[in-house]
Amino acid sequence: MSISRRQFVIGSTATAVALFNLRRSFAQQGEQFSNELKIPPLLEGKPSVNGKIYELTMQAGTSEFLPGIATPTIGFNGSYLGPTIHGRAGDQLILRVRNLLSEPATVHWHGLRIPARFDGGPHQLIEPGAVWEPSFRINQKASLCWYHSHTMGRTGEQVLRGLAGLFLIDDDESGSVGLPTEYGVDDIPLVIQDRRFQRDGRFDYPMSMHDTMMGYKGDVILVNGSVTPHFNILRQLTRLRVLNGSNSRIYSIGRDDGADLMIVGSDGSLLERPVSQRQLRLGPGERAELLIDAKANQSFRLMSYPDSVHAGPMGRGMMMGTMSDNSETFPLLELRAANFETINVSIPTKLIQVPNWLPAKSTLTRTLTLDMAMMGMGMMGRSNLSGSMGINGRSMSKERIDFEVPAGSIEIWEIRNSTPLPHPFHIHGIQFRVLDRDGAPPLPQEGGLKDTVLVDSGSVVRVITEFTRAASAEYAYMYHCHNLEHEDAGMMGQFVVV
Ligand SMILES: [Cu+2]
Repeated sequence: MSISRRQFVIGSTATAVALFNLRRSFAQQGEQFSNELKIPPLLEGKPSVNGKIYELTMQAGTSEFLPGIATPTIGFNGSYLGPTIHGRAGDQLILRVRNLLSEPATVHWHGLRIPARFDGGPHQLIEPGAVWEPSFRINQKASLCWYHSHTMGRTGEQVLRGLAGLFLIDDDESGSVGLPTEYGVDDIPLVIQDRRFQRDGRFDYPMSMHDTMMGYKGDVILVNGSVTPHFNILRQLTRLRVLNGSNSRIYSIGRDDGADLMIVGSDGSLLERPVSQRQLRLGPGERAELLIDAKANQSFRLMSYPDSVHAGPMGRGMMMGTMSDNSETFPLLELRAANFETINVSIPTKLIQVPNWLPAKSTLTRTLTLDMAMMGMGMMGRSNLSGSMGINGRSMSKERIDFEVPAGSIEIWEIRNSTPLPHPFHIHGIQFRVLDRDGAPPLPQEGGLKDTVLVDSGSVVRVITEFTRAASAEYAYMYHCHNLEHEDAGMMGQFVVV
């Protein structure tokens, strides 16, 4: 495709320049891996009579991602991202969240089955200088959850600048299956993000129409805030806990040495048994746990491969020749095994029992159709796409409760995507099972509990769950696209459980 054609299609010369930089910087990253992977500190609660107290402070600072260049960032208890919160099933937690930023923000506990008034959605705004102190009991399976900004209309920008962290939950069942559990040693978190930088080092978040519509895509990969780093594997068996913490990029993760990935967990639980496959497709907000069985002195890379399945005919036509279609191959992380003695380690063949709900017990099938009303040629003249995306024909409004779910009921949610792009669909306050994709069984990697699911262009995905937590109109639960630019443009709704 010629430059002029490309400019016509994406409607911006600036974007064409960015695309050129993207190719160059991906190539440069592939040659380096000189940065050692940062591991976010583990945050254990301080015991008190009312529960374990976790102190989180949202603060501004600078981070050095690129050598010698200071990037203004925000984070929790530090300048970028936050500590990994650690709790156990049954724990009573008190999260003391202090906002030292000069702007209001919210903190959503993504994946936690907690009452809506503690959920941290757009209604629970923490003003500058204020403290928000939700308190709840952990009542769910061992899992890799996370927390991030959920400020109305500003989620994409605040997460991009650094307001995100991991939330690790343990329980006895997962502790007994023989997976590595030593955090930072053989149990390694990987928060994968993509970013663009301006010349002065600031993150580039222009919110052009192209970014809003396609979702923000960066040209530099950060893992835990380290630019395309390496990690030194210390033990033969290593567990990787992967979060796609990007605003909108989908990764198709695989190994560059041809070996399969062994997948042991999804968003909200372990799987019932390990699954081996060549690639793992992970949308924004989704998590997966991998098990690496390394040989001594072995070195290989986790790559992201072209994502070929996500765009419908219209999406492919619009994106062809641009970076926004996830059509590149680029490295995420290099894994270098030490000179340890490899022994016959036992890989667990059975993991946990994953909760399930029978479709026959469902009292209602709710249809949710994802809309991008302004897409097509009509959008070309617009500078602002706010309110142009929605679900069931309506854009998000804090003033409107979209529906009520009876407390204790089991429902099937049928998510339909008639748009040209894939959307990662997330529901607050619950964990669900994926029932089917276009009538076919879910992907093997989706066999655990989940709270976020990729719905491809033209696809219908059905999920099932039980709604046990109460949610009043004052503090509703959200359901939304986890492409943060789409969410901020209105592809979100709210429900109560009564
Ligand atoms: Cu979306």
